[in-house]
Amino acid sequence: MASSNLYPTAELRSADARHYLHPFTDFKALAAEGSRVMVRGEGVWIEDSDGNRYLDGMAGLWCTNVGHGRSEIADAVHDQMKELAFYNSFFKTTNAPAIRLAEKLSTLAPNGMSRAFFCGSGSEANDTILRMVRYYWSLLGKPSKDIVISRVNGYHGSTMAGASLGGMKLMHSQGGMPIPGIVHISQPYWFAEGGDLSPAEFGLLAARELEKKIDELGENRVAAFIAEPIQGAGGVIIPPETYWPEISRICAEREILLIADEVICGFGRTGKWFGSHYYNIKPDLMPIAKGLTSGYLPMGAVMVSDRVAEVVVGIGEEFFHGYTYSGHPTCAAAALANLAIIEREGLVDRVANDIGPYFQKQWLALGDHPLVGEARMVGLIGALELVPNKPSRREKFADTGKVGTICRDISFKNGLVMRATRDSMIISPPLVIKHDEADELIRRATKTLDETHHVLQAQGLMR
Ligand code: PXG
Repeated sequence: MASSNLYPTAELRSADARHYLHPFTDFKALAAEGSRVMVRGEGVWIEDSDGNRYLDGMAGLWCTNVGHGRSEIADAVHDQMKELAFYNSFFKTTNAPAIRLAEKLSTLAPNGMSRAFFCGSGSEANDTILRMVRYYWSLLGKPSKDIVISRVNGYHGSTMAGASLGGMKLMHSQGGMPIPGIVHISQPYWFAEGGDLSPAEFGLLAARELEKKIDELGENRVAAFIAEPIQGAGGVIIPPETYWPEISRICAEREILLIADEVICGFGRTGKWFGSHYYNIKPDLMPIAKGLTSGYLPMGAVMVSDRVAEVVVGIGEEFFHGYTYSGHPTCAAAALANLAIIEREGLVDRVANDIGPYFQKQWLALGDHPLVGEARMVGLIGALELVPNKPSRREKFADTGKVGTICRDISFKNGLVMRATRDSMIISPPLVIKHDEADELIRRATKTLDETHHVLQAQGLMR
């Protein structure tokens, strides 16, 4: 029996408050409020210990692409654990699941990326990448090419390298980040920052900041540019159509590596295997995690293109880097079972041609709601911008984040998990969501918007 079922909720909550430091949490406030104890998941549904059921509009945390409760993955994990739960990949050893997974990923990844370096998470993948790009250039006799250009409000993880590559000011404000050698340019966030420009004009402008920054720093100092195809945690920022072609042009003309962070966009989220396929990006390096195992076990990887591999493999010396759990056989078995489900059930194609368009139509219609300034979505990743004075894009709510949190809490009460980023509401449901479940999600989202609207009117926060 699952351990959460053995103890009364009050007891769990109290122990949680005393002993468990949660990620991205005001510890004291949570201890006072008490957390929800999640106990069960099935398909797109999760249930807490009070018996409340929620439609999981965030797929766990942008990861449970095949939905909850897939016994096929549990069986694969069980079988692998009984055979060989763990062995390392150091000292000239390897294991079958990790080999098969690396081989499988090489058939799925864009740009002929034929090699995988395994790790435990997206953050670790980006740590590996920072090491690898600097190593790459130093092997080519250019050790001064060590600066990585990244974007404001990008998210690349929570370790020192991940959070530094990321452009979250609040994260940087704690713990001395960004670390040296990382600089940030603007994000292609037309809704908030596009001013009077058309999305297409703004997309070009934002992309050309990369060119300007390379010129400013000197091409001999710049190692790489890293970006998410669609910014996830930053608020599902879908770039204008002009953005990625221009970035690709700049990267092709300049001697720098292009890193597409696919931790959220990968494994079908956009209706293609990777966001890079969706935008025709040709990355040199690609961090992946989340949908790799659908979150059933923690695992990440860096996909490495032949351009980089020729140098770091070709040199014939040791790369002094790796993790205990690099190529963990049980995690790899979970990933293989997960990928088998995605393929067998045609989930990528389903997002492109069936549930994606079906869902998008209803989601985009929420843009008509008086509280919503913009509804946007690609594949099954979308956002609603909440605004105080529609149709103006300029006016924002005072005290950024307050309205988003109110709406998020109402959504939970209505049995729908949406995530709030600032004052936008985010959705990224499991790719297995059925048509009637999509309808239900939209019903609950609409109810949530209506109730939020009333609360804001009552509090005098709407114009
Ligand atoms: N890159 C991207 C694009 C991510 O979204 C990471 C790297 C780091 O992965 P790990 O596995 O180290 O967490 C992420 C993770 C949120 C939220 O609140 C998003 C993430 C993680 C935690 C919270 O939206 N993304």
